[in-house]
Amino acid sequence: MGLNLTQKIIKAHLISGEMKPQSQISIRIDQTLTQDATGTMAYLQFEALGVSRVKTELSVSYVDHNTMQEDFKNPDDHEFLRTVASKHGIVFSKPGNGICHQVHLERFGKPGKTLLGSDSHTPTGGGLGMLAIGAGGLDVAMAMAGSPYSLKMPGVVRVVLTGELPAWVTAKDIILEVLRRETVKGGVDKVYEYSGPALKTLTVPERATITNMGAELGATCSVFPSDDVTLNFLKAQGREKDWIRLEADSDAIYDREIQMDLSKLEPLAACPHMPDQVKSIRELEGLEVQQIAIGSCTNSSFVDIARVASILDGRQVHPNVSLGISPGSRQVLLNIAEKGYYQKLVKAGARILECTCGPCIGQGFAPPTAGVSVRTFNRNFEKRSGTADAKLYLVSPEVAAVAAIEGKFTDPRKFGNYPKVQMLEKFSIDDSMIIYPPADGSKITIKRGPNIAPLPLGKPMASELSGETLIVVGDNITTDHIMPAGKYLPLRSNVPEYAKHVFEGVDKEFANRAKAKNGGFIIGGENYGQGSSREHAALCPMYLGVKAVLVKTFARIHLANLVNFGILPLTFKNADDYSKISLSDHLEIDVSNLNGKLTVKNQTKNQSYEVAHSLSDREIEIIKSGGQLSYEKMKNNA
Ligand code: MIC
Ligand code: SF4
Repeated sequence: MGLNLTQKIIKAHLISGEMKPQSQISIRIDQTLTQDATGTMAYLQFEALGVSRVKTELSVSYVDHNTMQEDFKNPDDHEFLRTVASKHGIVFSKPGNGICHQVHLERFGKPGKTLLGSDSHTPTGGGLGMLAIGAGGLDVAMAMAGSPYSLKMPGVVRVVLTGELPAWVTAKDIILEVLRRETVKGGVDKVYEYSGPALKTLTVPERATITNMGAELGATCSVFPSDDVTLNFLKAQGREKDWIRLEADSDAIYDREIQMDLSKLEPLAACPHMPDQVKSIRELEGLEVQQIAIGSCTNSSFVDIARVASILDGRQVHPNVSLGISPGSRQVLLNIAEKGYYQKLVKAGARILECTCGPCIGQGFAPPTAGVSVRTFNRNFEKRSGTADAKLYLVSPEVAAVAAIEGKFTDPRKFGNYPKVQMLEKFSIDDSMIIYPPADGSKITIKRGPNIAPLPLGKPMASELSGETLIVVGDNITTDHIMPAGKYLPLRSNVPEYAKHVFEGVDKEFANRAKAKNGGFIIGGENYGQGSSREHAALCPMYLGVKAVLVKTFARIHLANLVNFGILPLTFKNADDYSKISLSDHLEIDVSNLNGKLTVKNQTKNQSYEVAHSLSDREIEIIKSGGQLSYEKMKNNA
């Protein structure tokens, strides 16, 4: 029996476990990436592990999220990251060099390699044929220290692409269509593996748009084969030596199959406030827009920006619209400038923003009150833009450019000829903002500004957990709900300060209540913790004394982060029990035997509920120790 591509890469990296769906496996990690907003914690954790030099083939530290530099906090983080990278053998991509996923695709990704990144959109690398997985910072720190990465063996969904995209229909519409069909929780513990005759029509950056937004399915990752298209991209990057051919066996077995005829697709948009609320642009026609934001790790490649420039060429941005463009990398910026596209953008009235995440994570360029913001990004969660009542729509760069001119949603197919823009055969390459570490970093002094607070450690778990219900939330709660980013992003390296804002947008009193009650429990619905990889959504609740989270189902990365920080993740055996628990109910759970039957006693209502977990023996030990770092310490002292 043949293997699919996912199984092939996993097999080549398997350290332990069996390749059966749902069983716990561990794999060797070849490359890691971090970005600054998760990276400061990841490197503090790496330091705590006491390893002098990273043990991976390649580890890269990017600065792309926190670049507003309103005061000392962001630049202090940058200095910490720069010096810690030099000391420990990590490549450093300076602020301004680009968004981690775009730069990694251009300069470092290699087909067939495993990549673990402390950012949920790390699967972008799947566009190059990598097994690229998002994880919490601590898991990435462990991988840098040479530990294998543990995960559930994913089921593999084959997505068969046939036909060809019509004019004005794009890779973004492919992934929006997958999201429409599969939903934001459809992909948990699955890999989406793309195949079929249409593959040869999709360039690597287009494939990367698709794998990037596979994160919104909740998937472990998405992957494309490495073929001649991949070779052409690597050649254009001067990296043909990194290419290998990689594809599924012809008799490979998959868990499920999705068929998609690209010629039948039309331009789509994800409507407020979830990436799976997909409608056709036809249905939205005429809706006035106030802001357009083009960029993010989803849609900021050379062709994306050059096509926008070609659409805008000789035209003007609508008087009622503000158009912001963040090229994905300095390479994209350089190449659109060299080929004359930059000028077209400026002449049309676009505002050129830095090559960073920027508006995608609420770092500037917020929409007006109740404004309609049309974005080429991957997430449209409520409040993420920085304006609480803004309405965010996710679309292709083409749809965004046409809306920028028209001032309203307009089916681009009516707009005129689809501009022909090809990927370059050879990009202008300038790696001067990538800093390589010295062979011996032992003499380097790490700079720690006042915003770099010490790392909090969890306490070993008691044999009984008791306390109050601190909050009851519904389905699809995102990590943006739990731990808002935006204006609080500069607090990422300062847990005591950041923890004051846990659940702020949902319940302003949460942090005070948690402190006053000496911790307690969180109750949630389906797909709890979807979205980002930010471990602060577990670390800060841990700091506030949260003992367990009881939900209907968890999102993958958040579940792993809860374990890493010693918070017990439990699911209701009977989903109806969820609605029986109210705020302030006093709960007790005997956890002396985590492998036995687990019952939650609601002392306030005199009820009890059966709960379960999916933890491995190792994960149980980690939780009992108070989290991964305490576990490692205990292991080392034993
Ligand atoms: C995001 O898109 O939400 C982020 C900001 O990139 C996060 C990481 C973070 O919170 O720092 C992600 O996607 O993992
Ligand atoms: Fe940055 Fe947005 Fe991509 Fe997250 S989703 S890495 S914030 S561009």
